Amino acid sequence: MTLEGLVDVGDPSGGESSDLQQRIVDRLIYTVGKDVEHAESQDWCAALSLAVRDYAVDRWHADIVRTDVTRPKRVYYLSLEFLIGRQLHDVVANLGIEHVCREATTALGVDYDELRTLEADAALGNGGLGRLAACFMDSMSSLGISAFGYGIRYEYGLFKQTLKDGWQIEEAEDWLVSGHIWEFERAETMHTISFGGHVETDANGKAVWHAQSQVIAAAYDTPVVGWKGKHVNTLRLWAAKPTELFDLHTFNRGDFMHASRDAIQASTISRVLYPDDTTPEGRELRLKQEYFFTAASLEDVLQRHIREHGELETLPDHVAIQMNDTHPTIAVPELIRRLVDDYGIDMAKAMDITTAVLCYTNHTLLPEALERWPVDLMWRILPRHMQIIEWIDHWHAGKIHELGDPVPVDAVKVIDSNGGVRMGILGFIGSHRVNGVSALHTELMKQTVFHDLHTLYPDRIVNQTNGITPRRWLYECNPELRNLVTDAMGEEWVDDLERIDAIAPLADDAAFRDRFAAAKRHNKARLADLVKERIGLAINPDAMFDVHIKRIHEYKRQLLNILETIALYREIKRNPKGDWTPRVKLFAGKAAPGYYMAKLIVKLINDVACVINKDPDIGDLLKVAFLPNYNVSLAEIIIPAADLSEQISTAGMEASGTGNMKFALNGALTVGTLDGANVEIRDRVGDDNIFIFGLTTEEVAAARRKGLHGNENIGASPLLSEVIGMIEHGAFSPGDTNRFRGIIDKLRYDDYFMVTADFEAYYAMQRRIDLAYLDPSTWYRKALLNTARVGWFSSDRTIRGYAKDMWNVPVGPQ
Ligand code: 26Q
Repeated sequence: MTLEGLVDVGDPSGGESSDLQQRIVDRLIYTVGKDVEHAESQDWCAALSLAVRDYAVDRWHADIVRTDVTRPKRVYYLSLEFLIGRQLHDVVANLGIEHVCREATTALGVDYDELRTLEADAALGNGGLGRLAACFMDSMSSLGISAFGYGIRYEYGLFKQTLKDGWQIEEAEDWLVSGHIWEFERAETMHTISFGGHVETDANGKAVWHAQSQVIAAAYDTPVVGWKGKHVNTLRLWAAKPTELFDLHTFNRGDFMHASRDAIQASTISRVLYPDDTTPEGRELRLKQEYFFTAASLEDVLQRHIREHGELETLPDHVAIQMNDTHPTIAVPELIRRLVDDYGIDMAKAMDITTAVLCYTNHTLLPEALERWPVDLMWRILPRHMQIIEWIDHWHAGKIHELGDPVPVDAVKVIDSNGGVRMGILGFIGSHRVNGVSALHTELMKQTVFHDLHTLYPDRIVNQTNGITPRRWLYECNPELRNLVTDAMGEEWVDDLERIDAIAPLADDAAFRDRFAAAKRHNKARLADLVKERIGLAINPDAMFDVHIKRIHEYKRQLLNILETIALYREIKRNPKGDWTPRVKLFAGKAAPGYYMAKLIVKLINDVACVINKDPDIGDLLKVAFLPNYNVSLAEIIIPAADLSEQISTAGMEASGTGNMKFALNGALTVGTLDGANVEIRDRVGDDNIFIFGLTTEEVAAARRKGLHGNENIGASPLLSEVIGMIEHGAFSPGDTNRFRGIIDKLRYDDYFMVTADFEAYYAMQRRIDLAYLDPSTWYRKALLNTARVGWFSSDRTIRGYAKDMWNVPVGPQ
């Protein structure tokens, strides 16, 4: 029997819409439990999703059956975040059944595009790191790499952002309340995870961990459908459940609240996704989350490996585990613990196996984001792991000594002299490869945080520049441009994005450029409607759409953008009849709830918007919009409509950025600093097709060494002085001159992020951009060349790099 014969997988893309129509009605009646007459849009959305899901499941099972036999080397991607967004349209597009779905829904009298917006956006991530994990899952399926994503099934995703008087308000994001159709509960897959207690040594000298409490990790699987539905991998998310639902004894005594206490405590572990600031109270829970999902995932990996290969010495031949940032790096001592304590392998051998299996991706050099856990907390929650970490430090010190002490041992200790456990160092020592996410970031890793470790292990750090999936970030989100590109060159670009450079010669074809511009215009009109609907602001689709969307952070410099906006406003007021290029400044992004400065920046943007948008002197020349609750679905509408992409982080601080790639692929021009992947984008699109300004990484470092001279920079710029004066005098906070004191004081006396230093260069560059936009043929030529030349930034290319240089797995079905 051939493998294909094991499971019948029909081709839905060639199928009849009447077949799908029947399936939808069946699902509506028998699964949703509604009849056609009484079904509401939500019911139709559920029925359609269930019908589509069936096609995905057939392919999923085919892959599971196939790999059960072929037992390929498997990749496990451990990530605390998977920012997958909505699933329906992604699955539909990957299966190639969009036209069938449209026909079937139309025949049933419902609108496909309305139905797909009813799905909740799975916001299981903060930003770039989480979305990268989702793009990687898509690429691994599309490339036929057998992979599992492992994470947490948060009951509440990243908070919902609303605005009240321009201030950010956070609300619980209860994405699961109306059920998540795409997941399957695996009641048979439950692992027990231990916490706390103490370690004893038994008569044979073996460590025995007597835990204080235990929690169940329950598996929920979601299929990840690759391009053309050829391969489907699994995203397995763990939910925390109590080992016992409640204590009957206590209950019977009448103490009902206490009877459920332990159960509630256990399930808090998967309750909520942490934003990237942590309060002290949250810390312990965050550590528990990290250990919880890492231990459950490793248990799964070990069980599967033993089932397929019998013994553990061969683990590195069959398993590659990628740790997404430091969050799962507790995997290092956990894997050693399992190998030593449960399988009797000796420590040194266990260390070898562990490093041969693990890889670690670093996403940030910001000291506050490099995890460091207090030693006493670690001893309390994970005593056996602390013993192992002490062993690692000791073993490593010995190794360094053998090498003739090329670096100071203290500099590379996991446990530092201030009582902290440095997870970055742990991840580095426990991995055979550590990657940076852009070329610049990788170089900076070598020079800064991992300088000494790089000296010890010069081959360990590798660069894998981030990428984005062309399926979601062009094919699905921008049908106008997708069709234009496909008409011109066929569909090969969708799974081989570098081929999209075939359209580059068309940049000189006026008719094609016009069609490109028309696609952009269409997307801008769609966004204008959404802006009107969401915040009641009318914007002109013929104005330049200048877009800054990402998490709100000082290093990402939304502040620089809004200061430039105020300056432009000032100049237009001075000369309202001037030949200004009409602009819409669009902002969206969430501030971490405890990050006061970021929240104040949100307020400033909104207050500035209030004043500018209703100033009759300005009219359509300048509008400012802050769209609340930025998420994947909003990005999918904003990005195709952008003319200008703001990537203006302080040089040296943005590890890569991935929004920059999405915008460029969708034909927006970048205004940016030489930071993260902007550098590589410039190398590919060419200097003439990107607007680079500002201090370089080296210049930022030198300026910081010389001291921060915000006040002097302000004094040297009459325009910036005026802008600061306006804010200080309450131009945007009538009657409240103190509101933005925190921002102004930082700019004057502690301008770490170089906003004042880069202001003039940024302002000047924006005026050059105004002029460029006035000439549509040149502008769209540049825009089109951006689309044509950024094919290298496909996450398929990134994953091929990981597969070859880090995981040692072949690409293509095995
Ligand atoms: C850490 C400790 C405690 C609680 C939360 C965290 C935490 C959570 C999220 C730390 C960091 C993050 C997220 C980081 C992130 O998204 N980094 C981005 O990763 C992208 C993908 O590599 C890059 O493109 C961005 O440059 C980088 O900022």
